[in-house]
Order: sequence, then structure tokens, then C-alpha cells
Amino acid sequence: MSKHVVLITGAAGEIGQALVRELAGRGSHILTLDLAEMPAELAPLSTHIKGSITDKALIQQIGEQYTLDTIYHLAALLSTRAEHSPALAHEVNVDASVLLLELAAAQSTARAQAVKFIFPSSMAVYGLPSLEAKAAAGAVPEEQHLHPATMYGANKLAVELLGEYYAQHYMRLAEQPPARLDFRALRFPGLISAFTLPTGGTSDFGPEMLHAAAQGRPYACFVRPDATIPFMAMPDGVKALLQLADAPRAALTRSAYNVSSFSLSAEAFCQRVLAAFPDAEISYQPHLQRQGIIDSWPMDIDDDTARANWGWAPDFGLERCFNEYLIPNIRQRYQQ
Ligand code: AKB
Repeated sequence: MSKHVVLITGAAGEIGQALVRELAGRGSHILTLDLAEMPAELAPLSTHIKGSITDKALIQQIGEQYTLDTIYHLAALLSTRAEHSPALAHEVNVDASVLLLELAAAQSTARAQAVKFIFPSSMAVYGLPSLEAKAAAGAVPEEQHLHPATMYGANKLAVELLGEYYAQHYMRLAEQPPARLDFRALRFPGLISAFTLPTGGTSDFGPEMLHAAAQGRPYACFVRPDATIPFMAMPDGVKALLQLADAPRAALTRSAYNVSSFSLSAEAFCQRVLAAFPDAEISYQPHLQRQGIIDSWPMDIDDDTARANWGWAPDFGLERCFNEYLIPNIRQRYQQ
């Protein structure tokens, strides 16, 4: 019989690295897939395949060689990058997701046991048409404002819907009802890690500002001071993924859940950074397109349903996130 594994795609990315550490501590057999090698210190924690999730033959081979208990499908082109290469973004973010959903559906049916498919979606699925609408919307619940203004947001929303399709309707015309995959998605705000930096996203202005200040490098913020979105500490992001994966199926009333922690404007973020690194040189040079993306995202997202259904609550609110997680770890990292 083939080996039972937890598959993590995009494992060398920010969320992936943090998730691999956590899952390895639980004793899971981890299979990682990424275009890049895993960082040296994480390499012993998984069996790694260096390759692309768009490679059909590779995905088929993984399906033949491994029994997938859970898939954390993290690989994606983020929002800014996707605007530069929309067709590539669709191929990576949607077409490759369908390959994995097909594989999970096939294994669920063959084993008569649901493969869990955990998908990090994003607040990018929302699209507010104006700053007035953004201010009026406040904390957006899951069913409202689902008109994304970016390729990335459209991709994330498409995969949420496709995941629901494979979990609820796929092969409904078959004579025998198949065992279906168990699809669960989280809509993340901007994640901030003390140990890694994001690439290609638009919420990146927060972590970039902080890491630049800690290294004594000047930083030109690419959005206006008033630009406001929700954020979350990376350990809470990983906690949310694991908690959602562990939640009893019967407790879940939706397939995609908002999770949030705190909202901050770029200027409030800057003041937090300056309080820790008073010599930091932070200026504003708004980039029209990236500003437009941030303006279309909500100020906050309403995560009441996640709290009610599976006990979600972040460990790091605003104060703890900066004072206990980000600042001490970043100081130590760059020795300031
Ligand atoms: C991005 O900025 O593209 C991501 C996201 C909010 O999903 N960090």
C-alpha cells in the first residue's frame, strides 16, 4: 500500500514554512511540493519534490505513489504578481487547483474515505467599488461584496466554488454515490511573519516596512497613509489552518470562512514600527495600481461564523502581535 502523507503545495513559501514546522511537531509524514528547494533547516522535516503544481504528469505520479490524507494547497501567485501575468496566474491558481481537486476526488472515491482539502483563500475575494463603499461596509461577512477587482481575487473565489463543487456535486449522476473530498477554505487577511517576507502580494507593505526598519533600510510605502486592511500574525494563520482541518465536519456550516485579527492603516502601522525603531526612514510613494487593489479590499472581515462553528480566536491581537511576536523576534533576527 502506498504511504499515507499530508501534502503541502507551495511549502517553501511563507505559510508553508511555518506550517511544515507545526505539522512536523505532530509527527505527520509530510510531502512537500514547491518550485524551490525547502530551506536547509526544514529539509529534514519532509520528503520534498521540486516541481510545478501545473505539471500534470507530476501530479499524477504523486497520486500513484502516495495516499493523501490531507492536502494543504498553498501554492499561488499573489495579487500584485497576478496582475502582471493574469494568464499565468489563472494557470497556477485555478487550473493547477483543479488538477489537485481531481486527484483528491479520485482518491476519496477509491478509498471510500474523504481526503481533506484545506485551501487558503483571501480577503481578495471581496471587491469594494469605492472608498466610500469600503468605509460603509465595515467588517464584511462571507456572502457580501463578492466582486473581486483582481485576477488573484477572482482565482481564489473560483477555487472556493470549485472546491464546493467537487465536495458536494461531483459525479452526482454516478450510480453509486462516491465518497467525496472534504473541502475547507479560509479567507485570510494580510499575514505578517517575523521570520520570512512575502513576495508578489499587495498586503506586503506592512511586513516590508517592518523588516526594512529592523535592518536600518529606508522604505517607501507603496500605498497612502490612510490605506487600511486587516492583518494577522503568521502563527495565528497556521493555527487557523490546523484548527479548521481538525474541526468536526458536522460543526461546519460553510465551506469558506473569514478569519481576522486586527485592522490597521499604513500610517498606524508606520507609527508602530517607529515606536520600536525610532530611526526608521519611512516615506510614502503610492503606486496607482497597488493602491487600487488595497482600496478594493475590505477594512475588516467578519469572522463571527468561524468563531461560532469551530472556536476560532486569534492569539495575537494588535498589541501582542507587535509587542510579543513581531518586534522581539525581528530584533533578534537582525540583531538590533
Ligand atoms: C496578497 O497581498 O496578495 C495576499 C493576500 C491578502 O491574499 N497577502
